[in-house]
Amino acid sequence: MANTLGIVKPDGVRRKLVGNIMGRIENVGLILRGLKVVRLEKEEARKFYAVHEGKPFFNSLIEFMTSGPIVVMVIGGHDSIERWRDLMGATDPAKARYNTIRREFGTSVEKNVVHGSDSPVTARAEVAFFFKDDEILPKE
Ligand code: DAT
Ligand code: MG
Repeated sequence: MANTLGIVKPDGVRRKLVGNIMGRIENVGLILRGLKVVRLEKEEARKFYAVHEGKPFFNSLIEFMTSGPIVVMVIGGHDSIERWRDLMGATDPAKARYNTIRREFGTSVEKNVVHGSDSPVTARAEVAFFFKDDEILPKE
């Protein structure tokens, strides 16, 4: 029952997709345990995406992720990591399955609307990046 981190990226917030995305999370029985709207500083974004430092798309990704507010979510429930990534779809919207968030709303590999942690280790670290323990609803 581990929690995972979800982000609605600046393109999703700008295009008013937050409600739609949260609806999808609730509709499959995942649980919102934490929620906030934040605007990342460049340094914070570089730290969050440190694993991608040095890649050709890194600077552009940082520019994009700091271009406007984002919504960060702690998502819980059984298999939350995998199920949230299933809702998101593949990184490249053109290759994502139908009915996924990225397929429906993504406009490029970079502007792909949402983020999701990819393993229990990264989920733990990414949730802690944005949320203190007392900002997360405990499991029932
Ligand atoms: P994911 O977000 O599906 O976990 P990732 O961790 O490989 O994908 O990459 C993180 C983000 O970086 C991704 O959501 C968008 C951007 N990105 C990845 N590969 C890219 C590429 N080839 N060109 C542009 N942006 C890319
Ligand atoms: Mg990733």
